[in-house]
Amino acid sequence: MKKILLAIPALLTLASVHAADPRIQNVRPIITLNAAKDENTLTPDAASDTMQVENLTFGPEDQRPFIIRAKGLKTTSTAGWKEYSLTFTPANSGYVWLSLEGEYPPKEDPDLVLKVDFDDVSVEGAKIVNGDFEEKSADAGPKAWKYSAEAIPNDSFAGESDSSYVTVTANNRIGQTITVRAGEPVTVTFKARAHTPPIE
Ligand SMILES: [Ca+2]
Repeated sequence: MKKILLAIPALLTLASVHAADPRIQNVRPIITLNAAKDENTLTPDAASDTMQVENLTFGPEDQRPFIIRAKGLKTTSTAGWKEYSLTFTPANSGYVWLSLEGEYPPKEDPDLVLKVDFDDVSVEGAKIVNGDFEEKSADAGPKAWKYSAEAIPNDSFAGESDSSYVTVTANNRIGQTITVRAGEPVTVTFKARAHTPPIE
């Protein structure tokens, strides 16, 4: 009897893997721009019609003016890549850390992992290196970018395009430093989609 009872949770786990949670197929890409190290004030331009662009609304209050968090409208894997853009203006010349991220899971389901694919990141008003992720570094990761954790394999979801892209989550981000000039607006444009393949 004990054996049967133990087998039930295992079966439930299997079932939940196969029946994909619709929330993982409906995700929001996040971009963080961080100039806290140099205390460089970043002013968001709220005019984007694809992203909500604002200074950080959580964390230490004295750092918030130096950090922008931009959250995209939802994207899916079924509709293919969706284009996003946002603009901000730095007060001073210097370095800004640009980070591509996924959403945090909902409070009621902290184990849910929301994976987002990013590709074709381009920047106007500053320089970005390898924004299309096609150039590889010696360890086979994308050149010029730095993961906060392990790289999620590119081939786990081939999708429509055979070109290289990156997959990120809330805790497994990828970023690089861009150089900005005082008072010169910077526009970041990119493509994103949900990483999870559509339900068959
Ligand atoms: Ca690419």
